[in-house]
Amino acid sequence: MSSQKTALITGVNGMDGSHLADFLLNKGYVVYGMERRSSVKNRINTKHLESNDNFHFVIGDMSDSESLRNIVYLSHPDEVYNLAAQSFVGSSWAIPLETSDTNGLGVLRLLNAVKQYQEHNDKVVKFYQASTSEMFGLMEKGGSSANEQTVFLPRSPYGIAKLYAYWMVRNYRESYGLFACNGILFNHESERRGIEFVTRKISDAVARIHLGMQDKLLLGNLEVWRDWGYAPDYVEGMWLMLQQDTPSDYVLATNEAYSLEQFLDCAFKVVGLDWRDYVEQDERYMRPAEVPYLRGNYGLANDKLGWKPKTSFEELVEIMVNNDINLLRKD
Ligand code: G4F
Repeated sequence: MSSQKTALITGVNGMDGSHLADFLLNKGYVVYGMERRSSVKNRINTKHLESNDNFHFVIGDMSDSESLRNIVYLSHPDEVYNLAAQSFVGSSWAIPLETSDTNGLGVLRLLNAVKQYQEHNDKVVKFYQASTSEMFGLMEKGGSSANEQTVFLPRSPYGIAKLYAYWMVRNYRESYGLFACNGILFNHESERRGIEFVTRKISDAVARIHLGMQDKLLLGNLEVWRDWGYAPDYVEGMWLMLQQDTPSDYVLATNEAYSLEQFLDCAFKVVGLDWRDYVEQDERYMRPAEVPYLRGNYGLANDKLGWKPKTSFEELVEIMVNNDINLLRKD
């Protein structure tokens, strides 16, 4: 029998999905990447995988249990990484039912598919769930950073749906012995981030302003702080969780919080500008309930997995701004 491992990644076209696919292919895995059916393909982050013989796109949907079961049985995975989600917190008030279905019930559907497959095959399938710091919600600014024991106080339909999934993963681990882990990841960004997220919105705007294509940037609440890391560092943490002998839940973070104003300052400085000359606040980007402050303690991941973030805040901002300048220049 071949020792080559197989992984199934849901949400493969997203930022994390595409970085994880690259990471696993580099490790010699065969990778199945689940994407939704769409008349217009969304493969900006995964175009380069189309010609890789070890990579296969498969069509499925978190709302369709039949498709999830078929994909698990087709791919015979050793590891399943559930990264599919309605991932934009801001939209979760506009589409709370879809968010709850995809981010909450969808995870239960996938867990059931994996459990059933395991029961019919003599094989352990390890399961990773993309949990999130958004579940912590209301944290005290400047207080202790959140760890695996910190109370959850979610503030959005997104965070609440993710919390349901988090508990389902724990329940399937405790009830059925599934090797299932929650990675509680704090904000992590990269040049592949969707344009609606604030870091990419800023890096894109800075690049456009620098090239004379835009003259201002409209943002929502500037009084927010986040623990921002670099996504490629975090996908390694996901993989490490599934290489352990026993499953557990882990926080991945940098343990450093920066304000949105600090992000702006750093991003505009890359092109020698002052953000105050370009940024305006706009009510349309405010949320009905805000998570003002997030900071995570990755001590357990460091002790048990040997994981720590490798990329600094300043490096992250520079990577994103320079990438957007290069992309616009190419266009
Ligand atoms: O970039 P954001 O949209 O990320 P958010 O809401 O923190 O969610 C991200 O991190 C979570 C982990 O904590 C993930 F679970 C989730 O999937 C996603 O990856 O917004 C960051 C902050 C918010 O407080 C928001 O109100 O920036 C504030 N903000 C201010 N102006 C803005 C804007 N956010 C966006 N997207 N656009 C603005 O114009």
